[in-house]
Amino acid sequence: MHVTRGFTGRPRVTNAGLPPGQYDTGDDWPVLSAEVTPDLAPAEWTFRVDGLVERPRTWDWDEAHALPASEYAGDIHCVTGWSKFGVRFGGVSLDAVWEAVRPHPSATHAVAYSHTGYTANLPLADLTGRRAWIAFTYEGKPLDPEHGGPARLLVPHLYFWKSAKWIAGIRILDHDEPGFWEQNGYHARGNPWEEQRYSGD
Ligand SMILES: Nc1nc2c(c(=O)[nH]1)N[C@H]1C(S)=C(S)[C@@H](COP(=O)(O)O)O[C@H]1N2
Ligand SMILES: [Mo]
Repeated sequence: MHVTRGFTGRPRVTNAGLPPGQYDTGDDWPVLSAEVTPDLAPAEWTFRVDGLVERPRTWDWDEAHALPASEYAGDIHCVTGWSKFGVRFGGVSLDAVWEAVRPHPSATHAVAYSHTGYTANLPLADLTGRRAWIAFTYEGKPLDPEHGGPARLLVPHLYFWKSAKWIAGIRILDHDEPGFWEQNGYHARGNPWEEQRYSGD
């Protein structure tokens, strides 16, 4: 795969309106967790990338913060129907991670996994082009534990179940491997603009 793939320079702010079948949740930010919120201190948090990469590695909290800071300002969309407009997350772009680990040319897909065991699969292309982050802050403050703090994956152009809370790592593959919700009938990609909610949509 080629990390630069023509997406560089694409605007990050979306605010393009509501995807089909969604409603605006306003100031509310619902919590959706399949697990009990873990008690995960920044000092214990690690983020690993391995699988089909040239240089697998693990970042601890300080090492991850040494990557260039990057922000997302835009919208998020949950498959249960709510969308939230104009949110701001701070963290690091996964583009910097790909530069460090160098995915093999055969790499096509990724499985993101959490410190709790949650998983979500994604096409690797959806994690490039300044469209995916490891987020540490929300509106300038540390991310709340129930929203995935100290760190979560953020892939806001896909349904929010792809944005694994308490992110622990990403495994790079040459095939698609369904994650937690995808094994339970949800769509492999989950593009809200095409209403890819369930497999077959
Ligand atoms: N580890 C983990 N990550 C997760 C989930 C989860 O249950 N566990 N739920 C997903 C779903 S369905 C959504 S909509 C968002 C919810 O994030 P929030 O609770 O911060 O709104 O997290 C996603 N990431
Ligand atoms: Mo969701």
